[in-house]
Order: sequence, then C-alpha cells, then structure tokens
Amino acid sequence: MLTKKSRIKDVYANPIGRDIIDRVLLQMNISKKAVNNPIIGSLRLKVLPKLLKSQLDEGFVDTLLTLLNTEHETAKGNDEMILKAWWKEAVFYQIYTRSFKDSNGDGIGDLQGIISKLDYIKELGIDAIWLSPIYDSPNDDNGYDIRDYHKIMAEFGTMEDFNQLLTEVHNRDMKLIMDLVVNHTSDEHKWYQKAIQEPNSKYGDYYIFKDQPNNWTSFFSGSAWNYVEERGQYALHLFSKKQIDLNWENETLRQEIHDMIKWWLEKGIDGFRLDVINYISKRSGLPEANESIGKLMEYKGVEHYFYGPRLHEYLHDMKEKVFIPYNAFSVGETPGIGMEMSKLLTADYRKELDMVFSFDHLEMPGRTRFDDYHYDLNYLKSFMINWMENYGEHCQPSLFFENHDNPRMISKINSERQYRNVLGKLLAVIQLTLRGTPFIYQGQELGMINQNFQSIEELRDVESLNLYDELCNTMKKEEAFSKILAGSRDHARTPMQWNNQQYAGFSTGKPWIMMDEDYKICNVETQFQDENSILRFFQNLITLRKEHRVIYYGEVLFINQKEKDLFAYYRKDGTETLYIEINLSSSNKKRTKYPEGIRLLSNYAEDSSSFLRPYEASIWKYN
Ligand code: ISL
Ligand code: CA
Repeated sequence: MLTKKSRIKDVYANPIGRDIIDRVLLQMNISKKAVNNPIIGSLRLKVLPKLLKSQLDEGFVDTLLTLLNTEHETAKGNDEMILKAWWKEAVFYQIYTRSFKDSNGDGIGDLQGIISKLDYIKELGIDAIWLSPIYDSPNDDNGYDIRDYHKIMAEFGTMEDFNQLLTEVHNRDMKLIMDLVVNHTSDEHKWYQKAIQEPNSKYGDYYIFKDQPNNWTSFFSGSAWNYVEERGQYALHLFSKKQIDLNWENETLRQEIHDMIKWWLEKGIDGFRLDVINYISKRSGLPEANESIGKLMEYKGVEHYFYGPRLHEYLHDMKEKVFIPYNAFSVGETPGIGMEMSKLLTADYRKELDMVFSFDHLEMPGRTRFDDYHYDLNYLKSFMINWMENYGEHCQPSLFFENHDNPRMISKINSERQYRNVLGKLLAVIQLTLRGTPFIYQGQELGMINQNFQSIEELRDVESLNLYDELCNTMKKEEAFSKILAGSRDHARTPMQWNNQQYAGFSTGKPWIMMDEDYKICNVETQFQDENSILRFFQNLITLRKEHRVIYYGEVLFINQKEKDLFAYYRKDGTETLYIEINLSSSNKKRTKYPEGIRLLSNYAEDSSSFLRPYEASIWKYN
C-alpha cells in the first residue's frame, strides 16, 4: 500500500501513479525527466505539493493515493505474439452525418446522403465506418444528447434508411460501428422524464440526484448541477444542461443499457465507439472536487470519475454479456486516460474494451485546446515513440489526429498555405505506417483546414457558445471570440467539400453551419483528378498498407530518436522491412544517410539526395 511516506519513485513505478504524474507534468509542461532524477525520486510523496510549486495541494496527494490504492492490477508483459483481428487491419473513417452529405436540400446531412457516398468511401480504401450519433435527439449537443435510443433522428432519415445504409455498407464489404452514448441521455429521454415525475418508480434512481450540489463543474461551463423543481433536488450533468448523467450504480439501468446495445447488435452492426465511457463510474458519495486539481485541469471533479472505482467491473460485465456473444468490436473514448490505464482497459486477456482513444497527443505540454499556439511535431514524435515501445502486444493503439471535437490538425501545426499539401500527406504517413488502427475523420483526406469564422453568430456548438458567454464576463467580446476560435469544435463540423459548386456540393440548400470559400480549391472532385492531391495520396497509402502487412503486426524500430525534427523508423517482420523517414520541420534538413532500397511513396515527386525538404515524408522498401 502506498502512503504519504512512499517515495516518488515508488509511486512512479506504479502504473496508475505513472499515468497521473505524467498527466500532471504534461499539464504543467514539466519534463518527465524530472521524476527520473534520483534525488527527486527518493523524495517522499508528501513533499510533492511543494515540488510542484504549490500548484497542487495536499488534497491532490490524497486523491492520488485513493486512485493508486483502489487499482490492484498491473498489465502483463510484452513477450507474446499479437493476436490477429479484423479491426487491427482495418482503416476506419468517421462520419459526422450532419456535415457529410445532404440528400434533400434542407441543409442538413442525412443517411441517404451517406448512402450516396459509400462508393467514394470504398474507393478511398476504407474498411469500416464510425457514425457519430444518429439517434433521435433534440440536438443540444448534435446528437450526443439522445432522446430515444431506438429511433433515428428525423432530420437524418428513418429506420428504413438506416437498414438500407447497413446493408449497403456490408454489400461493399465494409463494417459499420455506431456511437454509443451511455454516460448520459437527453433530459427529454423518457427515463429522465419518468425519473423526475415519478421519483418512486424504478426510473427514480436512473440518474444521479443530490439534495445539495457539490462543487463539480461541467465541461460546457458552469456548475455540473441542475436544480430539478419536481424533486426539489439537483441532477448531475457533466456536459450540457440537457445531458443528464445516468446512474450506473443502478443494476436495472445497466441491464436496460445492455438490452439496448443488443437490440442494435441484433441488426447486424459491427460494434461501437463508446462516448466518454471512462466517466461512467463516479466515486460514491460524490466527494467535493479538489480545488487545486480543478484549477490545473480546468474542470472540477474529474478526479472522482475519470477512472472511477467500478469502471473495470462495468466494462468487463458489458463485454462478457453483450460484446463477446455478438463478436462486436468496441473502442472507448477515454479523455484523461494515460497509457498505463489504457493497458488495463484494453489488454486482450482482460476483456473490457478492444481499444481506446487517448488524447494526450492532440495538444502540446502545458497547452489546452483553446490556446492559440503552434503545435510542434517533435512532441507527436515523442508521444508515438512512447506508445509504440511500451503499449505492448496485448493492446492495440488507435491512430488519429482529428475528430468532430477538435480543430483541424494542419492548422494547428502550420497554417502557411504553401505547406498544406505536404503537411497533410506527412500526417497521413505517420497515421498509416505506425502500428495501430487509423481513424480518419471526414475531410482529413482532403487536408481540410480550420474555417474562417467571422463572428460568434456563425458558430453553432454548445461548448463554444457557453464558453463565449462565460469569457465575456471577464474579457472583451473580441478577445473572447478569438479565444473561442482557437479551439472551437465547429472547425471540424463545417460541411464536407465535395466539389467547387455552390455549397460545395454538400447540399442544394443553405447548410446548417457556414462554410468559407475554401471548397473552391479544396474538394473531392478536384482532388480526384489531381495525381498530387492529398486525397490521392491517402488512397495510394491505404493501398500500400494493404500490400505490406508488416504495417499491421510488424515491429516498429525507431532510429536517431534524439535528432530533432527527424522522425525515422523501420517496420520489420520475418518477410520484409520498410523504412519511414520524415522531416518534421518546415526547413531543409540534412540527411545523415541516404536510405537504401526503393522509395514506395513520398510527398515530394523527385527524391533529393543530401537533404530532406520541408515536411518531407517517404516510405522506402528495403531488400
Ligand atoms: O471537455 C473535454 C475534456 O477536456 C472533452 O475532451 C470531452 O471530454 C470530450 O469532448 C467528450 O466528447 C464526447 O462526449 C461529449 C460530446 O459533446 C462530444 O462530441 C463527444 O465526442 C458529450 O457527449
Ligand atoms: Ca437533409
């Protein structure tokens, strides 16, 4: 058992301890080397607050100990063969239906729109589609607030449309996974309506109510509690006021969720992406949040639910009872979860989840999404090296740079237009040649970039709008708007750019969210005709991936790790060797040695001998 007298190095040797300390260091922008320093390592835990410049108080140490002492498992070693699975070989494509393709001119993407573009997705080389939520919803958070799990959102179509979509996806030999949002439902869900109107019915305990609120805050600004007049109590909502957290402690509720999942699996879908699934177990008694952690993490209360006491139990139970019998795939969205915790959530022999999305590579150390800064690819390199070398053969990494919750990656790194094409391709090389399952977000294959929003009226996302209101209390409107612009999720939610015609071929009517003029130069039609486009590069790279299975299960061997701006690695198995060589900077970089073999694919047409050009990324095959 670890106590306040334990030494920092012993805490760091504990997998959970390592994750938490790494997370804190990341947030504070302190190098991990600090912990490995023997003097610091031998200090006792109780001095940690002082060491961390008093940014964290004693409550942090208590929280850390609680988390450490409730997890008794560590992940097994790495000596075994990787088990094969379809989802370890697949390239996934995420569709945000509202912004993908509109079939009836109302300006809102829909299921028939997706159906009309399945050939495109197939041609790109995609094996599996992840659909963001398409269930009936009042759309406070674009479908992540579900009103009825068994109905399709009217704006998107009908259940017949869905059945047709599933058949057509399967006819093309692709798989379909849905989004499972079960941490919360809409306040318009009938369970919630019953819970507040008939508190003594079985529904009365389906959500988390408290007589007095605690100090937790919502991810979408303000308190995490709504006053519910009907019950004279407060209801917990970690997200918007209309997204109420379900009470997973209630067994009947868990059963109800299992039944709902089975109902979808019976239809023949291939699995689920599980929304904020690591938040489902909250520490009992819902203790007050530690203020210093709240300040550091920007949200209060996270320490009590991001890795809750019954998380493993709930996931294991769901896997055994629901996912395994249907042979269904699962990828959990797990914000705040580090590599060691991810291992415990996904190791194949533990039977909890197949994979997770971890997010620590999307922002630089010391930065958060709403900071305006330039992302340094050297950080991505160090992150990837750590995961590739230490995640182990029992776990499968997910590889992604974009989704519907984040600005476009190219814009974060370098928004100079001259680099857009090479940079989009560079990211593709990293994503498609490391070991792991790539998830491409719609538009990423075109190199879509952040939109040129002009005013707050053009934004739609509840997170952006709430944050704007909050910021306006303390700063000027223009300042608040520019802060929102840096991190708004709406950058990724503007319509997919199909051609250079009006509304980019997305719709014949005015889209639900604005789009700037970028579609005139960046769109599917134009890029298909251009051999040098990012789209064609993605297509070629996906083909290459399928031809070189070493990418699926082969070893990853990094070389010259310490050399800044160079990211170089081999992929090796008994039959072949690939060499990947990337210049992470916008300057020319001298080569230490010229690669052997033949160049299979590159973001520059001709090879240059003595140096790598800006963001040059190439794949070589050795003999
Ligand atoms: O606020 C965050 C923590 O800093 C986010 O990372 C948050 O945890 C994440 O955005 C969760 O995302 C998912 O659940 C939300 C929904 O709005 C997102 O679109 C979805 O991807 C609530 O369902
Ligand atoms: Ca429509």
